[in-house]
Amino acid sequence: MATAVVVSASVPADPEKEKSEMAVEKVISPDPCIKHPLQNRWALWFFKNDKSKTWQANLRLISKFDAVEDFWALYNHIQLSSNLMSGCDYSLFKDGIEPMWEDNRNRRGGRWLITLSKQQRKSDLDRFWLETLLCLVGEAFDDSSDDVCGAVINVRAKGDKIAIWTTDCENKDAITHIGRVYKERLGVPTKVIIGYQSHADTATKSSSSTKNKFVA
Ligand code: MGP
Repeated sequence: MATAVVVSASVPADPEKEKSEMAVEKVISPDPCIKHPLQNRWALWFFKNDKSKTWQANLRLISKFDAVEDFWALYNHIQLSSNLMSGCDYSLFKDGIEPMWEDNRNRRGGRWLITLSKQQRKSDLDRFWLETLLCLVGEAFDDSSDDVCGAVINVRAKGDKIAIWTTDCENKDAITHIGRVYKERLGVPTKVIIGYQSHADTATKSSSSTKNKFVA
């Protein structure tokens, strides 16, 4: 353990006072080796659209982390979403949950969907995604954070999307709380409505016609 060392060349005028000052320094000296733990371990995934492969085969795990310092190390190491090619995704999910509808924790779930205009790629995409990541790793939704599975960003020529996925599309209280807090954290104006859709509906309908189960 690292402790502060006081070096004095002269004979102390008051040895008792000197001793107590040394004791204080020992107590407040921080240990530089301890990282700040997160409540959950998270996995970051990358999707690259290679049409010769299946959807699942295009999904790759990048890395896992469970400390604040490791989150920033990873975030600072990878490309900003706005620099990715169209067709790419990042997904951040709790360790043990795969970023797909088929996972047991997603099967009955759904997503709060933020759809962005083409202009918003420049003004909002990267800051919305960083804020989304911070909501997840910081467990921003109180008790409802347990319902969060992860988040996905889709970089698309037709308009980018960001979503928070939750585990149970019937869990109205948790979903509405998450939606309210999420909208506030992103700074989405009150008059702009965001929608929550079940994965079952998304998977069976074309995206333009998926109905909202909840709105915020
Ligand atoms: P997408 O990548 O979520 O959105 O889904 P995109 O590209 O904007 O397309 P749109 O349909 O929303 O306009 C594109 C396609 O990828 C889907 O139609 C599925 O074929 C496939 N896909 C997406 N997800 C999230 C999954 C998944 O979880 N499981 C499987 N099996 N396929 C998926």
